Amino acid sequence: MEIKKEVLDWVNSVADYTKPDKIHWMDGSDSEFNSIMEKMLKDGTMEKLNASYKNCYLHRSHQNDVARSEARTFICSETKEDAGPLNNWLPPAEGKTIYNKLFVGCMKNRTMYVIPYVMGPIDSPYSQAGVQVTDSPYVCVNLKIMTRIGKKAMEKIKSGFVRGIHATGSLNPEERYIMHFPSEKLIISINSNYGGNALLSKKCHALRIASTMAKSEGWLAEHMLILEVENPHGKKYYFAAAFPSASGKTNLAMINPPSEYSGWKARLIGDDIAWLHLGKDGRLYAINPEYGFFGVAPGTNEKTNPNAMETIKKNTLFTNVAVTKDGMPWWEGIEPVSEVTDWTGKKMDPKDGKAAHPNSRFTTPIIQYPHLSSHYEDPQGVPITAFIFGGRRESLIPLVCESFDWEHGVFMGATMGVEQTAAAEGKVGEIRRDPMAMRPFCAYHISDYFEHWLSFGKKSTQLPKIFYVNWFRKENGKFLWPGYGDNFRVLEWIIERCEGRGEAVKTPIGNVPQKDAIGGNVPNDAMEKLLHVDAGGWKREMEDVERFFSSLGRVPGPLKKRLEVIKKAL
Ligand code: OXD
Ligand code: MN
Repeated sequence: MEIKKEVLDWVNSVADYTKPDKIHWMDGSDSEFNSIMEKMLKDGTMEKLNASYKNCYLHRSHQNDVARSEARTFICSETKEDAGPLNNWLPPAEGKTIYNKLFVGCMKNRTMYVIPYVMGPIDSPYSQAGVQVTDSPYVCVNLKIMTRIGKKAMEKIKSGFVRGIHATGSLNPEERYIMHFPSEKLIISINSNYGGNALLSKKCHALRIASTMAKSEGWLAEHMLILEVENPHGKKYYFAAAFPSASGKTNLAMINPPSEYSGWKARLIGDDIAWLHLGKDGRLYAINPEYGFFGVAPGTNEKTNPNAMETIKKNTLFTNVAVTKDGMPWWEGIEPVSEVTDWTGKKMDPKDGKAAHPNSRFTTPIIQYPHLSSHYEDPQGVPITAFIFGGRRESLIPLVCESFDWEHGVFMGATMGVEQTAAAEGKVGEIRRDPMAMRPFCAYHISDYFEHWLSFGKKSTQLPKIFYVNWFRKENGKFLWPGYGDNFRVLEWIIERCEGRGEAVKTPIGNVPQKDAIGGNVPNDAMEKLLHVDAGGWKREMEDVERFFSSLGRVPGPLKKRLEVIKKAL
């Protein structure tokens, strides 16, 4: 592998500071993967799973280090105003002081791995190369699955590439820092070895740093799945959909059409991140920058997500799941067993509590997915037919609602929210507004992000239509809508609307289907409730949106105007 001078100089400057024993330049080969894995099997970082899970391993993380640490994630932009009201801000100089203090000698007696990686199809003009250095072998093997690493990546590196510095450190959560310096395209992370905190290519590069690049270069970096649907005549439609965590995003990305949809196909392009560029024809084209899934394990099973279950049978890393006596990975949602070793390493009966951590994960190659779109590696990406926004809401929000126009669609995305389910982050029942599911990932002022979205309305007349869905309506504690595969019925209605067909009822908040338009095995009265627009409830919702807008300090005029229009119509 020919190492570029700009990369070498930078790596040496980091090594001068962190003082590793050795520097290992990753070529991305399987033999390299195996030898790093060998080391981790020896020191207990990894455990081999049952041979029926070929080439699969288990890792248990530190008990203080089990999820993305939003409170310890910082945007080090020039001013606090640049970072906006939804981000933690640190002045860049303060960020550098922290780096200087915490990173001196932090890799002593350890190997520093240098990982050149590419986000996106190797030949795509929209792909980006970056380099992460890390002292964590666990990060190395995860990154080999999640991104395209090694020689090809090194060849793609251009001057000004995105740089990530990660050190495992002490894992002390109080001294944990995940810092982003957008103007330098630099990410610095210490004291975590978990997921989005440590695999810097994913949330840190492909969303946060990319969001700032997208803003200045005129494209979109979004927290969206990408799904291909083909109808029985062979016509293809593409959906890009944003949902906050725990709102069914992975399941929608991996959906199977219900059995009576003969001839219809659903294929996956991405499950978490989409980069979207305007094509010459005015349509928005999406690529998936990632090469693997980092999916939540609990709840995944043959019924809810058979495609995920098939994907993870080989070459998969499991983190913080439980394991059965014969070495099978196990979590809540899989067939009950009497005894497991839980995610902390203790023997237990799953009846006595949760054996897998609720945020336990599988890291698995996307190319193992059984219904991968043939356009997954298309350098130009796929033309998006419709954007879908949604969040988990037990009441009020209808099953599906079509926006009147681009501005209204942006309003829907900007105001989307999820109910708080755990008391920890807010009061139960309170709505957390999570614009476009980007609240934790937009690295600049959220109002400028809204402005950026609105600007596309002036650049093209061929933009995707925008819809808002909610699979989670409940009555008396029971779901009104079956969800999962049945969500495909909603996609079919969306396709009809995009084709200028399909019946709809105009309401103050958008167009909803007529009650017989969706089909499926749902009683009439339930369907009526699912599609009902309750004016009183919506007025209160708009008051809450108004409070949210005021909390942001400034909001683009067209969104404020839209709020007034809806209030009046209600
Ligand atoms: C994720 C997340 O892990 O959004 O994808 O939290
Ligand atoms: Mn995500």
